[in-house]
Amino acid sequence: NDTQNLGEALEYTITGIEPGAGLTGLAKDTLEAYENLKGWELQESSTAGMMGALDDAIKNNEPIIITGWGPHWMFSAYDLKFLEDSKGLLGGTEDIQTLARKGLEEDMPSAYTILDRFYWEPKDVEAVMYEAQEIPFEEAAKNWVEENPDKVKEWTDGVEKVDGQEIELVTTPWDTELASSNVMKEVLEAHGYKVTITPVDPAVMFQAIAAGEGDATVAPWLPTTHNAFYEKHKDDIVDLGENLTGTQNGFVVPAYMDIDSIEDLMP
Ligand code: PBE
Repeated sequence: NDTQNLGEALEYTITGIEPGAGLTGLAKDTLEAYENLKGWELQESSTAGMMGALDDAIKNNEPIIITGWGPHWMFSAYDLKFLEDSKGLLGGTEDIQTLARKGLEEDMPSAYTILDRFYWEPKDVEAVMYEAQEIPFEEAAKNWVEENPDKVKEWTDGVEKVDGQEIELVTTPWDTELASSNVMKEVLEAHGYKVTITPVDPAVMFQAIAAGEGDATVAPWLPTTHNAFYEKHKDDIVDLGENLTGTQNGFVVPAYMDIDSIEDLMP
């Protein structure tokens, strides 16, 4: 039947991303939790590798299943669809959250206030990500800050400047998070901070904030994608709430493929 043909054409492989990504764990759990998906495997690689495989498949009009997410420029570059996930294991709509180390409020009250107020929308982060395909994230973030003074003012109104205090923002290495971290860097630098951005795996990011080795992060996806890390460290971190709402993970396929749900992969 068709599903069998599809499975064979894909060698029962879902094209995935980095082993340390929250999404990689969710995708593996999903393949185990749906009955009759036993033969399917997740092939871990890198985000760049996955995007390359997607591009090749689309150029050749071939099938492919990837672990995708939004906001992401893949949805403006290609005509794609999420496969329905009736068990909701890849997560529904999520938030991106801001977390700080304990003591940050006392040590760096101005930065803490700005990070606490930081909130923007998918269209904002998309604008930075889009530009950053052509220019460095740092410049794309600068441009966004220049073009959005009202939003920046909401985060910074009345906040006192400091004189060269150093602050380390820990992040994951994906585009959404590089965009938000660079915008925060730009805004904090305008308030006198010296900002370092350190991109690491999600596990290391949570570990660093909990241990007080990094000062804050604007990168965690919750309540699902990074839930295991959050649960492990929640007593040792300060939760400043969401900075963006409306993210989505899932199995993603080109729109020309004749399947709509994860169940459609079953023989
Ligand atoms: N992502 C993008 C990350 C979080 C941001 C979905 C690839 C992850 O799975 O950890």
